[in-house]
Amino acid sequence: MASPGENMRINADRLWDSLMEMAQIGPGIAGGNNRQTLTDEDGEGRRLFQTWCEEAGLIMGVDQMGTMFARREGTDPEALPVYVGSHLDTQPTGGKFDGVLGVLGGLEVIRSLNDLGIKTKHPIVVTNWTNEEGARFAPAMLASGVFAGVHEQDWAYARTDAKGKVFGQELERIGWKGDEPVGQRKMHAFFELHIEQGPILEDEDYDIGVVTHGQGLKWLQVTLTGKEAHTGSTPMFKRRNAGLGMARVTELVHEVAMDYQPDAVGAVGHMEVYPNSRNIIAGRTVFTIDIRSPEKEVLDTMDARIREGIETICDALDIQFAIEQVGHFDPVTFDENCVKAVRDAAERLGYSHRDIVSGAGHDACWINRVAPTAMIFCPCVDGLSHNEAEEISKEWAGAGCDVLFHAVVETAQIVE
Ligand code: HGY
Ligand code: MN
Ligand code: MN
Repeated sequence: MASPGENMRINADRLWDSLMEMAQIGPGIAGGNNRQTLTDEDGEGRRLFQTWCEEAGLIMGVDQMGTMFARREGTDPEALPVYVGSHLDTQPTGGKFDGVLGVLGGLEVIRSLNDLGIKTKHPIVVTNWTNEEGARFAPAMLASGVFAGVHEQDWAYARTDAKGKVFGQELERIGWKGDEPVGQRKMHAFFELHIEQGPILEDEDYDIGVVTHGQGLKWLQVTLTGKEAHTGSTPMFKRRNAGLGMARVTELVHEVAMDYQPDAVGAVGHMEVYPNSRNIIAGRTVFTIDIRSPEKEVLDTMDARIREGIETICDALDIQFAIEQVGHFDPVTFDENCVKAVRDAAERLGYSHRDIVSGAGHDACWINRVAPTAMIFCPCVDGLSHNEAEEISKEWAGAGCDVLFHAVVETAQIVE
């Protein structure tokens, strides 16, 4: 099988220009993006991506979860396609590159194949997975989870956001509910280029992260119920303070995660207080615990300890609790042949690289269940992500996309 020559590269300027143009859609308030899933801004970003795909000669398919599949034909129409992509939706205070680099990097692979007049045996399909972030509609990686058979489609359609909007209705409203049944596409392989969203590659001065594993994740949504009362006239011993309960559980999550260093992590990022009035003791709080570890046993132990701790805290404060697991996947091991294709590509291209475990969840973590899958990381400045100040260099983007190009083209097999 012909390997792409090491001088075969993508057009880093064109990739960067497309990233900057997409970043104009759904701007944030501090230089990043707020293009949350199934908003009008998401719809606008999808339309721009579709236009670019059509200009590159791709045929667009959309499934019933709104995931977009843009196909470049191969010489063997029977051969299973190589898929390449990520997500265009962002956090409410997101960056310009999380997810977007992987979708537009996949498009750049196509554009470069067109420029070079290269044909491949396997078709190549560029993919935009709906609702990777899970910020508006939990859980994260929702559409790829339905595709991989982890979530039922009707359950996904019924998910609601903080304003009570319903996923399935919002998908119809923005006009991106496709006809194609979800999950019927068979893949030869799936590759996802993504920013690291952590500090390792930049700190250790590597161009490329060869992602061998993804850490496991659990999202536990907790509701604490106490009693609203006057903050001035209610004696301390008579209070049933759900706000205090949330504070103690937040501290507990941090302490449990610190017991399993250096890899485990834990935090509470989503918090709602009711009635959220300055002089009313919080009668109810709703918040989401996010715990992660590369080791399944540690993740399960942290889960058990936190549940136990919540019961103890609530007993002491005379408040009720309810816990709903709203997100979960066990640690992931990516396909060794696909990982090797990534590592060999970085080597061939002369980019410094190291194996790395993904701290963040990605669509690739679910797709790994149904197809040989691997990921490529590029560094990001200060390891910062899920922050509008998220930044990468054009060189990092170009190197990551060059490696994606070689791994995809080698797997799709160049036809001389
Ligand atoms: O939560 C995650 O890890 C991903 O960024 N959605
Ligand atoms: Mn992402
Ligand atoms: Mn993200």
